[in-house]
Amino acid sequence: MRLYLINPSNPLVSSIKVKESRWNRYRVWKPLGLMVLAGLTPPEWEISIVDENLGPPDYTALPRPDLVGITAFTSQVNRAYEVAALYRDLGVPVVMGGIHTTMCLDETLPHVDAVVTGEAEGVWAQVLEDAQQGCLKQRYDGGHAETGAIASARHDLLPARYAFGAIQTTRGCPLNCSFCSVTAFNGAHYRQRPIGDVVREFQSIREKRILVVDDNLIGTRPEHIARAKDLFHAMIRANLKKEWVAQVTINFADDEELLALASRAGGRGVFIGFESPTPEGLRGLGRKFNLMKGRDIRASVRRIQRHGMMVAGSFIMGLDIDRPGVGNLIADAASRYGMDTINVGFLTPLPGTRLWDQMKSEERLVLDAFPEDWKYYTLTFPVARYKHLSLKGVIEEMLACSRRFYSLPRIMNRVFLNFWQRRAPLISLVGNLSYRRNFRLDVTAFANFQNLLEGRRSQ
Ligand code: B12
Ligand code: SF4
Repeated sequence: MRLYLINPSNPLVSSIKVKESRWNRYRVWKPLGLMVLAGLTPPEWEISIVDENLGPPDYTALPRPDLVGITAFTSQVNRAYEVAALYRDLGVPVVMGGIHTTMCLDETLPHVDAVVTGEAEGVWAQVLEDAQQGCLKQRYDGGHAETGAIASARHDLLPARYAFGAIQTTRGCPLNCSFCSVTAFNGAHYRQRPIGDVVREFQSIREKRILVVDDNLIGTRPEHIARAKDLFHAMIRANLKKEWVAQVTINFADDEELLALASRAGGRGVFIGFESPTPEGLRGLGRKFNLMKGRDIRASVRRIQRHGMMVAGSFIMGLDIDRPGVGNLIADAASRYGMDTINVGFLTPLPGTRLWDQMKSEERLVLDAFPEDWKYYTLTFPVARYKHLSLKGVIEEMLACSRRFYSLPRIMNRVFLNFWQRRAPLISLVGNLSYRRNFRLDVTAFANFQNLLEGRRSQ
């Protein structure tokens, strides 16, 4: 039995444009969901993972599979439906799963033979058996998996063309920010995989550098942090010789022991969601967690960096409090905090979030010809109406922010500081240049986007 697991590509996502910017080679990440699915698949299946981000194959030239599984974030779903149609026309059954399918079940159903909502661990074996018997049901629901049931991902199945491997050690997030789909999808309960499983999986990854995809590697409560310390201790004992980057919340900076252990366990960089430089912005996003009184963000960032880890901050533009000037405000705040890189996204209502319900009920979706328009839901296009910023205005703010934060003098300053503080000047340079190059790609993408909207308006 031959199984293809496919990760569809969205050509509008700038970080996969490796030809246009070779720095992006470091930003094409492995499709971990499919690798986990492969890990759950019994040996009688011959599995190929097709990651279209490495270049879409000529499907008609590939051997015919017995079953096709497709994953999709919302921004990838148009292409997912195209690939599904291609295989269904050939008479091959197609099953789809992942976050978009779960949030937009009714939309997905007509495009495929079967859908899996939620996490696949509890139902995938049944899906495969039904496919083998030729009696696929239309819908399977995996809910939330027991952490012990999460199979080690098949790290051997993808070619050695990625700069980073990938692993997941926890699922779920209790914080439920208004713009984020994680709590709706993976639940509010912070579930931790057994430490032994995680360490063994780290050992099976061939890449030296690894992305830990957890939404928050350290969690928010004392018992979560204790577990993170246990994990780091086990990683140190196993002498993994790996370097990793992970997402954490700012409380990471509050515990020197945690920082030292993370660094000794191979931690080299963290992504932190700052989202807004103002308390009003954070309140609007339901992100009270960042509002801890008396926090000196610059000092927190510096404490992390002192342990040899880079800090990448993410921000959201287009909040209801954002006015003209917000681009420079974010760039200056991020520079003041001493961040190594920043990633700024437009406030985007993703299906299944509270923000979606709010913006939809307020009729603020500008692009709503679905499924066609999902491809613009990448956080890199202003798909909604913003309270104090016009479409042109919000784009100008985004460009102003990138222009300021990624100006050559500011980049050189950050790289020099990295060098001075004996951290990672080369990684800092590569990261910053990658973002700077993508800024130029964004200018073209925004012009095309504005033309699209004008074209639609004049129809
Ligand atoms: C790592 C990650 C990335 C990596 C992607 C690597 C990759 N291709 O997988 C990078 C950094 C590139 C990325 C980019 C983006 N991401 Co992202 N990302 C994540 C993150 C943190 C983890 C994903 C992961 O690996 N999970 C671990 C695996 C094991 O879980 P899983 O993929 O959900 O798979 C399980 C089930 O879903 C199911 N399943 C999945 N696929 C299939 C297929 C079949 C056939 C079946 C049966 C089952 C099944 O089974 C799996 C095992 O249980 C999630 C948050 C999260 N917790 O999921 C956000 C998340 C998926 N990203 C999100 C977003 C918005 C984006 C971007 C659009 C914008 C951005 N933030 O940069 C871009 C889009 C890129 C694109 N190509 O279009 C949103 C998606 C929401 C939505 N409705 O689509 C999420 C949920 C975060 C959020 N804040 O809401 N992301
Ligand atoms: S943005 Fe981060 S902290 Fe907020 S709900 Fe999503 S995963 Fe949790």
